[in-house]
Amino acid sequence: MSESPNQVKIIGASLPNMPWEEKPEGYRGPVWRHSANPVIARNPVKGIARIFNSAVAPYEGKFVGVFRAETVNGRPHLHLGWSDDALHWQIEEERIPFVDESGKSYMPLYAYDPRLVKVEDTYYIIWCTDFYGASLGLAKTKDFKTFVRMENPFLPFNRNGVLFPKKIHGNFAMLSRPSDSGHTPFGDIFLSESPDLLYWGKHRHVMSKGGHGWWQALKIGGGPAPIETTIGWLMFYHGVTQTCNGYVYSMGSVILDKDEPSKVKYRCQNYVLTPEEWYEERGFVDNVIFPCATLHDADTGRIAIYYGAADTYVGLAYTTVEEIVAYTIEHHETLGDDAELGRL
Ligand code: BMA
Repeated sequence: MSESPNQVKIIGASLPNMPWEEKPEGYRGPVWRHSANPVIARNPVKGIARIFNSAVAPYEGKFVGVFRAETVNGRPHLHLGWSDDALHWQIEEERIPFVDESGKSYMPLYAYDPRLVKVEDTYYIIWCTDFYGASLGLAKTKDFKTFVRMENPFLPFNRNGVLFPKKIHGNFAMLSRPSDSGHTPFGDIFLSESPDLLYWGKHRHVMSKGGHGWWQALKIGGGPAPIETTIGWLMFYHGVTQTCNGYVYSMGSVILDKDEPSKVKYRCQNYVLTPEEWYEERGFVDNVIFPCATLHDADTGRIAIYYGAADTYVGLAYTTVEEIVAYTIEHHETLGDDAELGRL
């Protein structure tokens, strides 16, 4: 395994048809925006006012997405979408039709902030659902036609459930952010394991809010599924700070240990993307960047990050594995006992 950021590689599949733009000349940050952002604008589909905080994945040569759709009565639900280029999306007007194991309709009362992760031959959707309070919902599909809801993995209150794309120690591994019922004013990232997606345990603390980076002083939460690289699991996440005008959500990056991902190897004390453009600074909720998915190509090291902007739009940003890993190591800060197993 190489520790040099110049030689770091993504471990995974080729994705030559993913969206890509080179870094604009003179741009300083490690993550740069797609030039035609936002990729999904307001009122995109009949009955849907805003789409944001959504997840995409490659599927049979094209792209599929699970979108957080704020309907015109203000409630969020999950809708499927399709795209040939991962930029122009056809979003379905009907909600994803979840059923239980017996095939009976089993629809969530509301659903938001989905992640879409393929583990082995199955795609899993994890979202924030109502389970006598905000908690995590979980469903599986192999064909994007039948969506079977499984047992809710955790007790309330919890949000930001993110499955690893690969089993670890032979178990499924899920990040989560235990929380409370409202606009949670605290929160660290934890990891839990399960042999069958039914029974969860071996809970570990992964990383804390705070440190020198004030942008993540209030709370943090997992983002897209971690990306396997030769240096460890590369993960983007959101960090929140509190101002006199409310919360500000930015994106950070961290590299977790490959075999014990509850151990942080390198964690960037700077944000890697923060609200600066009109579609991030102004919307239903101002000043929000909320990453939920990536597309990446193991051959070139290119990464495209899909993020919700101002709880109103879908934004897209780019980086490369070499660039983000080098930046993360350069600005690394050890925080509390993040580097430990997190078992106390
Ligand atoms: C969080 C979640 C996100 C949202 C963010 C900013 O608590 O509800 O869906 O993007 O707040 O409003």
